Amino acid sequence: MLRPKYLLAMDSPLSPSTLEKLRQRSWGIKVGVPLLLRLGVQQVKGLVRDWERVVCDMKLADIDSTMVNTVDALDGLCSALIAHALVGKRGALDALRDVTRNLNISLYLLVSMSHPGWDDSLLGRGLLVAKEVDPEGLVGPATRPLIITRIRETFPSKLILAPGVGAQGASPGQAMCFGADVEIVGRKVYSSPDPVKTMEEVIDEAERKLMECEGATARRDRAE
Ligand code: BMP
Repeated sequence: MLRPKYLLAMDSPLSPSTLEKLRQRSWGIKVGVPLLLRLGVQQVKGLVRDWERVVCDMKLADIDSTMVNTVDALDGLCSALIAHALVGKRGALDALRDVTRNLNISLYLLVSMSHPGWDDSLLGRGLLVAKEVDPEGLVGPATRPLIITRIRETFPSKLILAPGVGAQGASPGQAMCFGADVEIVGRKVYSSPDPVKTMEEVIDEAERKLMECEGATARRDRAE
């Protein structure tokens, strides 16, 4: 079995040596507004230059020209970019789709969020917009795994990323059991006294969970 895939949310800086050890254990790194405001684009670029996947989590939700301008200001930092699906396609995500395709940046659309106040009556619209825009991936909440299943049913073969593991209460591996490809973890790792050990523990726990749920699926399939 492949090791469970983790995207490290680095919302607070980590030392280059810790980051290098985490790189060897992670699927990719997510950088966003807090880190970019603290360090600036060029310093962040230096920190993550060895990472194969750098996901810029700008949570873009604006008109077309502002979003395109933001991509330009990121100056080649990102291999993928997260935007809100809810802003819609015309006059917004259509231009972002074009520019990300031209620059070979993956576009991930956020269709549901992990915090308690998010209203999932918005999910239908988010999924509809995502169908129109055709992103490379979707972001949905590890904290509500049934939503992950709905996203998976709508997009059987797209990448699904699930934030909320650790500090927000989702347990490692749960969202993957419900259809996510990659789980996102931040504070639990970067605020730990030993981030590398904590990342290893998270991945080990996810692996055990996946073995359990894949075993359960296989038993169910045999029973049908
Ligand atoms: P943490 O594991 O520290 O809770 O971090 C989760 C990360 O995922 C943060 O960077 C947050 O901005 C992001 N995120 C989230 O928590 N919920 C969402 O619905 C979407 C996100 O991108």
